[in-house]
Amino acid sequence: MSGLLQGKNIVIMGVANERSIAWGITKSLHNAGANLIFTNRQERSYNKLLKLLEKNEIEAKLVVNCDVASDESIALAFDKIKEDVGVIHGVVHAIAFANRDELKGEYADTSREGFLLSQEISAYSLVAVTKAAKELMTEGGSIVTQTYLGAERVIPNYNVMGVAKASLEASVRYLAEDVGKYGIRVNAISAGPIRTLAAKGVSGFNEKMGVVEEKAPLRRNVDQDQVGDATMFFISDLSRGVTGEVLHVDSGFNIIG
Ligand code: NDP
Ligand code: N5H
Repeated sequence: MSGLLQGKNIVIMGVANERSIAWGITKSLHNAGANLIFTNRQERSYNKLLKLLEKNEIEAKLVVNCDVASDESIALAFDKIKEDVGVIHGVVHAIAFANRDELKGEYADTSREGFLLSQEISAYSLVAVTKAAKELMTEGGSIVTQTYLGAERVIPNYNVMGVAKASLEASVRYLAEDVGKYGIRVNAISAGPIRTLAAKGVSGFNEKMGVVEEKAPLRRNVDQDQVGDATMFFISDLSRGVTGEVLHVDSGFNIIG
């Protein structure tokens, strides 16, 4: 796949550490020849990213802070990207957040504040980022986000995040319609459970991995590299006929009744 993304400037949002889905994506896009720009929120993620880039001999075009909870932060980040890089061809959105204590028990107990927070960080952020990114996508582009089966079905403990992902997936479709006329595509990957920092300590995670091994057609879990390669497909022209789509990278688990 080397060369497919040669000369393409791609923004990756959401590398927290080596286990991040966004890091698997980084490796796939780098192998395809892309120039990479990174955004992160916390200083801890920034420091981890710099070490990972050095260790893997990947040279970032730019690393810029971006807290998607703030319109000002998003504007500053994309202004900086415009200034330093100019045109971009893709954005990888791999960001979500919900209060840990609302990722267990009954969804009916979700607080107003917790509901709005998960929607803001996990779904609205794609809208705000698309609005900022499309201004820099003057040669067309591709935007890819990360979702989970809990958007489509009731999955114990996913609760408020399932509703946020449903909103994210609907946003993928509405955004795809908006920006299609500018030659920009918007798609989502729906990954099976992967052990990452965000997944750490959430109730029922281990059981979910076990059920995939037992029931998914491929009888194994997926990993960050598989999501990385599928994201590479969406970022590249190989998927030029696809937009508004949710692609399951889950060993086929979602087809089993
Ligand atoms: P990680 O913990 O590695 O990544 C989560 C990222 O979200 C972090 O980099 C974090 O940045 C970022 N983030 C949270 N809040 C904000 C904010 N306000 N502004 C900017 N960035 C923010 O976990 P994953 O790789 O698992 O998660 C990536 C995506 O994949 C999420 O959308 C998740 O829902 C989705 N997904 C995960 C699955 C899994 O099993 N792991 C399955 C299906 C989908 P920082 O660390 O700097 O705060
Ligand atoms: C059915 C499941 C298991 C239960 C639900 C898990 C949901 C996880 C998603 C969110 C993103 C987790 C989250 O926000 C955790 C935070 O409250 C606490 N963690 C942090 O603050 C860390 C340090 C930072 C890096 O995290 C974030 N988000 O910034 C779903 C699983 C089988 C699959 C899964 C884990 C899906 C998913 O969407 O991530």
